[in-house]
Amino acid sequence: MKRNNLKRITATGAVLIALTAAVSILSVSCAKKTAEPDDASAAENAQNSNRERVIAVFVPGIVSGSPVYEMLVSGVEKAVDEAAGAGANVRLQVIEAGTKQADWGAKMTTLASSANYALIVSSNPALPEIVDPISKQFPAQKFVIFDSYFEGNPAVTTFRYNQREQAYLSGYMAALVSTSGMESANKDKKIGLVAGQEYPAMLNVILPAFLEGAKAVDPEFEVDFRVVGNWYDAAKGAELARAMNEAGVDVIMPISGGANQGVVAAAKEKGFYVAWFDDNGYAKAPGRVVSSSIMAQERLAYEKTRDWINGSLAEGTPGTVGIADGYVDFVSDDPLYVEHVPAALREKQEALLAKLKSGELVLTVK
Ligand code: RBF
Repeated sequence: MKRNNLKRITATGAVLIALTAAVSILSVSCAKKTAEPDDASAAENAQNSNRERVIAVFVPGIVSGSPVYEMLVSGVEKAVDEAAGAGANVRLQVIEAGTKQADWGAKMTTLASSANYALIVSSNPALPEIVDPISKQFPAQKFVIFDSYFEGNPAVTTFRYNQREQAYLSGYMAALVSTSGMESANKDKKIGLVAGQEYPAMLNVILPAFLEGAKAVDPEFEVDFRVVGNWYDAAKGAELARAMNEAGVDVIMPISGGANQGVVAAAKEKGFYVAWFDDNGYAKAPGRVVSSSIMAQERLAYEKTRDWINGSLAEGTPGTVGIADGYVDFVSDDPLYVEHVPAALREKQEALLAKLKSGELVLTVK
């Protein structure tokens, strides 16, 4: 992703930009008062049809180190760049709201109340509950929120991934590795999950499906589940992972944003394996990362932003995407995976993937 091209501002910066824009819109409409009425309305129409549309990406956290947010930003950026390249008057602003969740509502309210953003795009399962009341205050503001599910607000469009499929694939491979003869695998039937915090999608979908996938390899498997308490503390992530490894865990799935790098560092230091989640993570620690169970958030964010710009997005309804339509998958063709994971394990994983793709195995989310 083109990280250097990101136009990032803080929420405070956004206020300044919003106010400046409001002032310039005001001065344009004052100037028009001097023209003849017909000319004025023609000018106004021309102005409206070619009015710049600013798309805001509201990041509830920090982009760097969080696969979901990195993919979100690059997908929206691609759609905006492409549309702008084809002559559309659109522009992107990325707003990092930071890790203080108590501030997200106020920051979002600032954006919505500015009326400066034609669309606010975000990603987070907790966000619709925050956005819904704000949307009632500012009903003209449109929102598209990925990695979430919400019904009943025409201004809020959500998309979620089938994370039961995604986490099942991860648990299956983790258990295959844990029961293999691989160098750092031990005899304990224990795998681990390090989460940033506890939330419904984690407790009701991801954690149970990770265990469900592992139990499909051997019903004796258990998951050691630990919580960092935030989405940035890499030292805490490493500390938890070391303790888990000492307690017999040989494969850990980190879902803790910036704290993931602590888990990966501990894996290199202590010699256990990592099951990466959300995007392709094999290169994070070649030979240590043995699994990448992914959601195609970059592609989905690109497609839905493009559709919105073109006026073809079906708004106000929630969508669920998964393996059948290619938005959840397992990365099996990465040379690092092929090099470090024995063929017998890869073949079993491939067979599971085929069963999910064909519909022989159906894992629905409620
Ligand atoms: N995932 C991240 O990678 N980074 C984050 O900063 C982050 N913050 C989150 C905050 C909240 C309140 C919730 C509910 C989830 C958060 N997630 C974060 C998890 C993310 O939405 C998703 O569940 C996981 O990436 C697994 O796909």
